[in-house]
Amino acid sequence: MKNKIITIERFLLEKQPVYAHGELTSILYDLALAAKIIASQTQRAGLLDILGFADNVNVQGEEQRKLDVYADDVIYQLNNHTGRLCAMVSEEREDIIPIPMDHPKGKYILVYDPLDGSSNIDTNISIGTIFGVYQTLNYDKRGSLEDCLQPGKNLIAAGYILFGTSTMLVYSAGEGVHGFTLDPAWGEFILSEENMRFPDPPQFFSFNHAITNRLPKYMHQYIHWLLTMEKPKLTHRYVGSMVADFHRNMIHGGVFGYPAEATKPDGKIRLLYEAAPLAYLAKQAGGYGSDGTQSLLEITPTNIHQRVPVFIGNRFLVEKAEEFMAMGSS
Ligand code: AFP
Repeated sequence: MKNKIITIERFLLEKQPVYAHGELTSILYDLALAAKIIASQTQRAGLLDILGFADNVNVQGEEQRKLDVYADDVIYQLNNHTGRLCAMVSEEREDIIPIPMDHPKGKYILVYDPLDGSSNIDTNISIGTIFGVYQTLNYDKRGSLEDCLQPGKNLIAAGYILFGTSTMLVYSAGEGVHGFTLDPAWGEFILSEENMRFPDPPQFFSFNHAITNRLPKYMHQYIHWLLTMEKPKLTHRYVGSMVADFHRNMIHGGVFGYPAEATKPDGKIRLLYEAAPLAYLAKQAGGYGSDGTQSLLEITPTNIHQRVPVFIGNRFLVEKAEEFMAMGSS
């Protein structure tokens, strides 16, 4: 074997800050297990007749695919009885998820989007799970709504699992961003990217051009700036799964944007379990996430499913969006 092989277990035990040992480390193990279980289903999606719409519509009014429901359930079942969490929030569930009274409670809150980009499932395009971990504000009580409505700057860990050409778990517990690739033969996540950083110069920008006509003038100006920049010259790439767009841009450099539209003043992306965890990772990787006026990490959600405009990636590309927005609204 050419290189040193480091499993996620060994990495978490040896390389993480002291405060990330113990319970938080165990939560990350549980998410790694969830990743393997969900990956085994996503890889067989076309075979298992698991595709197609489930019978219900989620709280966002979007039709849930069966794999969303499955992924949501796997994460819930693996985490509801461990004594590490005091509440969870999922994109697929309307209210905060309490820990059942017959199980012990812990001090952490897990927020997650079980399958981001799920409208891509039936076309075999990358999808992913996004997660964030907060600490409870009140150790004596079981988790409350207040515990869940924390700004991203309070996150103590965040990450995503990408189901693409391979399955990757990428996370940070406050000391850099690290990526692990699942070896399907061994059933182990192996360290494949240590200390991921947005490279400079960046290569890509990722916007849905189909909504451009509905965007304000300053957004047209910003997109024109991205399109016509000479140094570096950027190429447009857009998957339609934010987690996949984010991952590509963190590897090659770039910016992902989902701005506000006149009819959707808060944009499309959810703050608590999509934008904030990715903004936390971006910061750890030397990048930046903004709603166009301020850091996404500074925004305190007022409801768990709140949406927010998003610009995330290399810092100077995101700050330029803020500049255009400031000029447009002055
Ligand atoms: P789904 O999980 O419903 O597919 O939504 C994913 C998402 O919120 C985000 O991951 C994508 O970047 C964005 O939607 C794509 O939306 P458009 O199709 O409007 O570009």
